[in-house]
Amino acid sequence: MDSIDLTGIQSKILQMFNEISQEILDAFFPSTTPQSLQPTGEGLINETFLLQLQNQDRWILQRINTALFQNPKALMENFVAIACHLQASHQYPLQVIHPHPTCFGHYHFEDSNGHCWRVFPYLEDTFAPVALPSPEQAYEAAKGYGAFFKALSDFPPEQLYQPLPGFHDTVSRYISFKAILEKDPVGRLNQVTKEVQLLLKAEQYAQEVHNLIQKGILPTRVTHNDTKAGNVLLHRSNGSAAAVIDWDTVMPGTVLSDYGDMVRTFVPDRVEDAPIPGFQLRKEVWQALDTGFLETAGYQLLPAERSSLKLGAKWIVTEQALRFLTDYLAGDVYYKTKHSEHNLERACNQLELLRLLER
Ligand code: GN1
Ligand code: MG
Repeated sequence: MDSIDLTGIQSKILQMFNEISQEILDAFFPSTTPQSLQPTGEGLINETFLLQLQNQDRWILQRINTALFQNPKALMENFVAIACHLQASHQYPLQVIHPHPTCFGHYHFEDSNGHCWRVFPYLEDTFAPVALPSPEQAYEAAKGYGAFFKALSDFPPEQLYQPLPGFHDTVSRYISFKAILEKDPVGRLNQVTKEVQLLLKAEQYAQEVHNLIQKGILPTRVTHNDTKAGNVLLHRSNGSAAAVIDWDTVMPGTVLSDYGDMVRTFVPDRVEDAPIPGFQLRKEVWQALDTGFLETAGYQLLPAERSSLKLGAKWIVTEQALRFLTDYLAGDVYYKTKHSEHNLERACNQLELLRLLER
């Protein structure tokens, strides 16, 4: 296989992959020869590679983070159920990326080191707008998420396995956060007193959303839960949406989180990792996002959902700040980080974004 320059975790995985690759390839592609393997994507959880075979076919090969996704079989059953549902929905305008089975008929493969792998078709002539989408890309991506939301509106939520229970239970996340504040396990608390105060003040948004859900004012929907711009592939030819990807977090939830995570990741003029100061909201991008999403998903929404969308943005930004700061205080155990202050910078970035949204 071609070798490539890499550093850190991905090069370790690639090395490991070279040692065991035959067994993985035999499982997914018996009697074919690989030509190259390259890391791809920006995900903070799984490891993603682009695999090219000698016959020029290209595939996405992913190592599932099983520390987080502890039941990969059930997770992949979700993927298959979602793919079948979307394929059967004749009005779904996007391509459906059905996972590729092993020769044993499963949708994941556990290698002899206990690592779990899965494969998806690679969509040629598409790209993922990694960050800071233009207004046109924001419109297309939001329209894509709206179509996904609409097509899954008749999928019974209770039929989905919940890969990450409590994923958007921000009230519980606050309880864990406060427990970490008590323990301060790696001695970082004294550096973040200002951020902690801001987060404790923002708890009201978590509480407000929690109440709307508890009272049944916000209905339970099947939602994507990771609606960053990069999870919609766009056609290279004309920029229109090609496919919604990354279904790991598709679960019962509220539309507020999908809308909120779009605002969180599309609208600022700085990426999630950028240290502040000096960032702004891009109003034209927000407008494009609203138009795209409401065009496809709007008529499904109850008035209570529509009127709470902005609250959804403040809630999700708060939750993300809380998650980054919790991970910082816990010693960087969840998100991939590139340096010791990475999670703190991300948390400060989200808090600044929250301040702009509140204005
Ligand atoms: C993680 O791995 P990625 O980048 O798709 C995380 C999201 C966060 C995001 C922040 C399962 O997503 O919830 O919003 O990082 N996914 C999980 O960049 O925790
Ligand atoms: Mg994801």
